[in-house]
Amino acid sequence: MTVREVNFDGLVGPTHNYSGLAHGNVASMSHEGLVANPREAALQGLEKMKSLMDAGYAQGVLPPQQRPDLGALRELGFAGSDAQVLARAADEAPQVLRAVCSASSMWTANAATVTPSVDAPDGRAHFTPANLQSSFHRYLEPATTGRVLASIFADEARFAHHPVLPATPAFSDEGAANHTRLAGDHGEPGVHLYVYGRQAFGGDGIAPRRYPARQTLEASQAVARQHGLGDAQTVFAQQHPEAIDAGVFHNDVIAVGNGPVLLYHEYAFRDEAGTLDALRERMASPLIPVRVPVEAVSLDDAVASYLFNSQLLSNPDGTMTLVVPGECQEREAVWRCLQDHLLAGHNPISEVVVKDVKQSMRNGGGPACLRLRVALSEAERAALSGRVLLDDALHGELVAWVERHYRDRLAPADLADPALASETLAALDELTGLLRLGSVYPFQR
Ligand code: SUG
Repeated sequence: MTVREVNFDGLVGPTHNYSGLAHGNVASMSHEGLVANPREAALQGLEKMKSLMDAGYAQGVLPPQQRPDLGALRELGFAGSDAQVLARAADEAPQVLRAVCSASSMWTANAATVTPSVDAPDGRAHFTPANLQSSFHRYLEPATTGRVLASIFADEARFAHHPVLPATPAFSDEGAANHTRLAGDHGEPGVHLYVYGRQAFGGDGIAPRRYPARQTLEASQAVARQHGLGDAQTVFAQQHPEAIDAGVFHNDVIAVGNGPVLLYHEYAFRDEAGTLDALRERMASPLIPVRVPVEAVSLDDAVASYLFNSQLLSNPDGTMTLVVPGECQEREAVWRCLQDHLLAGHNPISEVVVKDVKQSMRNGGGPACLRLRVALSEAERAALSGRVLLDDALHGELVAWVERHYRDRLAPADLADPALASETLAALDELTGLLRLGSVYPFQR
């Protein structure tokens, strides 16, 4: 059975903008008010997908969400025609309007947590959309995410879908960004590392002080339970509170793992030695930890460069490729670490590929945020519904679709423009046809 990792990247939506909505996410906070270029953002994402596909990696795509979320505005009491709803929201609650326009579903590492079939007791791949309850703009995502995942992974004999966890602080869940599966290779049984920022019930109360911890232990435990994973398959580790306070709002901003390799910063885990020991005890193949000490890369450099928000990809010859954001080239310490410590070190990482995803990076989303990893067997890949696995034809059609529908300039003040809402609906209606997804959006139902 050949199991391969498929990276499902989120297509950047037409309302991509800089509204500074994410507290604790330094890039989002510092770029508030900037004029965004949604067309460039979507094309940068598609270029990353295409180049990884050309290099032989399996690449999928997930659609953006319906924004502005007019349904959310109506639930909040704004009434009248669509144009009136938007005008009233812009006038009375501009922050709410900004939230319902966010294109944040592009960061599909937060869409869901996935357990491959090889690890699940029932032999199916399991999915739980993340509740994203930490922020209002992202709390709007899971309903559509659940429909999209159910329409692609529709074969009930192979795929199982679980309910979103209760959207309350105790079960705060941010999905795969805080989950890493480690295994000798993708087809071997894996060990699941869940990293949480705080414990809701009990615990010793040690948690970040400046910025919120978005993932709770209780949420991670519930997801593992839903997916049928036992103690021998799971490790729950607390994130270092100092890292969260420096702007590391998800574990994937400070660590990335794939196969047997765990690339991590000294400040990734509160109990570094305990976390590694727990992984080693459970893994069938030897763990290959690649540690970056704080003397080599400071927390500030890690956050500014997003070194750890890189994609670590397995190659057929056993080597690995690290896909890093362009910002890593701009920080001397980080670039030096990549060359002298990672590439020259004794580990499988043999290549560094630089990708420009600057439009996404300004909102705190690097290469790894933009993808949801799903390890699938050949039979599971063949059982996917829709047209979501990238090939040259689909890539070409998506580029043309973006060029037809997307603006090249979007400032927060433009979000009240009713034409933006109608342009977006027209684009998304065409997209569901192109991806053969059926009616996944509220306006289509
Ligand atoms: O949740 N930014 C996202 C970035 C998510 C990155 N994902 C991972 N690390 N996996 C967030 O903070 C800003 C959006 C805005 O302002 O419109 C935002 O939501």
